[in-house]
Amino acid sequence: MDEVVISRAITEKFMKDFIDSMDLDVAIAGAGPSGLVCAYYLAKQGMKVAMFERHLRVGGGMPGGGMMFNRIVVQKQAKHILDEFGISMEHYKDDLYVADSLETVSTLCSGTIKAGVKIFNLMQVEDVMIRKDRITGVVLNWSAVSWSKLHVDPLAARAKVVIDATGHDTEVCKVVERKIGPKLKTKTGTVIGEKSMWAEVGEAEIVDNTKEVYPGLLVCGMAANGVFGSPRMGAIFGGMLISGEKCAELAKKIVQNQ
Ligand code: 48F
Repeated sequence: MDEVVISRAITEKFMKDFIDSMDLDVAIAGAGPSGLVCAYYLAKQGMKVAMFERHLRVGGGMPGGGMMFNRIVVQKQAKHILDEFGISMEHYKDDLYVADSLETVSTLCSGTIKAGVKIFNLMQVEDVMIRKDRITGVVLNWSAVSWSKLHVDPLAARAKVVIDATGHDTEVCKVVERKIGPKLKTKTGTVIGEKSMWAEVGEAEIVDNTKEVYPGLLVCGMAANGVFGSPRMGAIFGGMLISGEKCAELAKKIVQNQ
């Protein structure tokens, strides 16, 4: 066993996948639950997808459940998505089911990678590329660069569609707004910002908010409610999952029409 062979195996395989991911159908910023579901459905339909996740681990806000009680609630309308992945859940009451947040995240992640998605963790989207009033890719850097406040220039990946699945922070949309002014397809042209917790309304509005917010840029999950000014909803995840599923459909149509 040669340590250098092990080192070469890791770096060669990683670099091959990273170079291959510089030309994509869809680039997704953020590997929380909505982004993972979106990536999975896109890859299942033959799209070339990569996800860039700032943190060491994927799953965003899901592993922590509600206030660190690591269970999540999912409505019946989203049960087919958990079933698709083979995630266990227990019926609780009315149309509500409870699942283990760790099983859910790990199974979503595994299913997404097995479907063909490349996930790059510890890498963040710090900017976008814009050509002729259209988002054409993402600008990437190691998360450690910003954490350590270093000045290191980024690299870029081209994509036919970019998806902001960065959750409450709506980071990609904020960058676009900062760079080109109030031109998003919201009432104000800007990121409106999420409202206080109201599960029923937040869950109802998230699917409608899942759409193209600027040519070539879609929003999904909590980022959709953040951009369009809808409420947050706490540890109920049906809307996140359905938003990911819908975003995949929309992104696929845009890719196919290019
Ligand atoms: O926040 P997050 O889980 O977003 P989501 O998929 O799900 C929201 C729920 O977890 C929860 C909720 C339930 O009702 O409201 O909050 O919409 O995952 C977002 C991921 O994006 C990463 C971040 O680390 C997290 O894992 N992220 C944020 N900004 C960037 C990023 C960035 N600029 N580049 C890469 N990753």
